[in-house]
Amino acid sequence: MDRTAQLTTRATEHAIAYDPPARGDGLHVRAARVLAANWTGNATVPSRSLYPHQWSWDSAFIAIGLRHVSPLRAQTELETLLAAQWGDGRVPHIVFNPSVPLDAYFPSPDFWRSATAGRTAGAPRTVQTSGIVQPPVHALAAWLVHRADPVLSRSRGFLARVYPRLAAWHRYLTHRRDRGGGGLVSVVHPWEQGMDNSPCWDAPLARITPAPDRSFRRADLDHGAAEDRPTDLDYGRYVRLAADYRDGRYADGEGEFAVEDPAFNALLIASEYALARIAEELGAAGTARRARAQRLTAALVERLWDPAAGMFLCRDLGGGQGLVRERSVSGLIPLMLPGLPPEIAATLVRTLRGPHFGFGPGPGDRTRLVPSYDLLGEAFDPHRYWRGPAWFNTAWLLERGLRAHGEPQSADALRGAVLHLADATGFAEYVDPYTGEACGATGFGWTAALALDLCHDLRRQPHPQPYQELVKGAREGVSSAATGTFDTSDEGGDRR
Ligand code: 9WN
Repeated sequence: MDRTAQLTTRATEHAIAYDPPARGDGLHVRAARVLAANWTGNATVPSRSLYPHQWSWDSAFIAIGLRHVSPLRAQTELETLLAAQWGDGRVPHIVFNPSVPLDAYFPSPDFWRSATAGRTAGAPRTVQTSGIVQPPVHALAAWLVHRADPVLSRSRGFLARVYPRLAAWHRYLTHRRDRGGGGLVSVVHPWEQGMDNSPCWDAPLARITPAPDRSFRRADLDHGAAEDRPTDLDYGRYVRLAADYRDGRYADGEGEFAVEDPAFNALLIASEYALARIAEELGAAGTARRARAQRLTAALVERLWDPAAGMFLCRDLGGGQGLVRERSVSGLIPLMLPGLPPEIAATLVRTLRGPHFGFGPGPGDRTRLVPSYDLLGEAFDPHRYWRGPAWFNTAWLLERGLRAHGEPQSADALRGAVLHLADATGFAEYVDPYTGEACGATGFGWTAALALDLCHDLRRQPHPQPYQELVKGAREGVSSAATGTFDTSDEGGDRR
């Protein structure tokens, strides 16, 4: 039997109906309990066992769900992260909790040495952080959090306080990280993009000499099955790259690993639209930011769109400077963008439903949730972290994108799958895309938060005012080939 036939057979065995829980009421309570259990007093940990500190993009996703239970906590979550921002504008990927023992997570603060090695780059003195970044979901989260309770937000001056920090964060990315010179941001470590061991990094990582095994001790294997985690060889390379960056005092511009990634850049664009809305709320103009978002979208299409693959690919800036011929879910995430040419949006939807990702409404479905990597790819492994398993944050982003681009049936199917699987797995970190079996940690922060957000959306039916309205005026502002809109006249009522 050939590979496609094997996969089809396997998928048929696991075919499911996407029945969301009845209006999701019990789920709402259970998800809120996870967020309460992971709350530390000023932020939320992704997982009490595996990830006992504050992570950057986790916090943004968590704030998006938390706003439905406690808008004050959601604001605090983002404020705590942004308080650890470096002087050069970078928002660190981890903010360490000083009361957690050093051996609870690797690499720990004594590896990153932010206060000393990061001094030139303006690392904070009062809190210890990592020195790399994660995807910029924060402005998007800040805007959605504001909309959940504008009265509270205005009374606390929430947006006025976070706006300068968010603007500096975007400036850091666009000014210091355009390694390719084509207008896109590059990541300098696989952890920065957030999909740590994606097969997209295999070729660029192959050039990196790994740190010796005995030079570090992985803490993740104390909590997770080795078969579900990145390999020791991957870790050796992660450690080498991070140590080199640290030893160069976190200065940007050099470094052996630099990749332009579609999801990272798409999230920056969505956040740039959100910053335009925040600027307007504060009485300033948002036009320049919207224009920047449109320029970034044009650069994304020009540098990363691959018509033959029917999706966006990563660009490796080392070696031959070419597109990486691996299909990752990252290459579908730009579907969330309003200014995408309609033919590109339509192609992305086809690719999502096709043999490489196998997700869509109807009896032909082959996956229960969108896999992180190509079902037909050589490196596909349904359990090994970002090499195949399905994740809830990427599902949420695609759900928003499908809805924004006029695909309500597919969006409903994806929302139903998220709600069902999040609840059935105890809010797992990730799942086998065929069977829905839980992998990694349970009680995982963004799984609970994003299920809560979609559950809230479901409760608002038949009159949801969803994410496609995120960036007011985005559609009008796009000069050509615009489709979809984003406008966040979204949540709650404006009770000003
Ligand atoms: C390294 C916290 C983070 C997520 C990432 C996920 C994983 C860390 C790790 O956990 O990465 O940052 O130790 O594996 O890949 O997306 O933000 O949940």
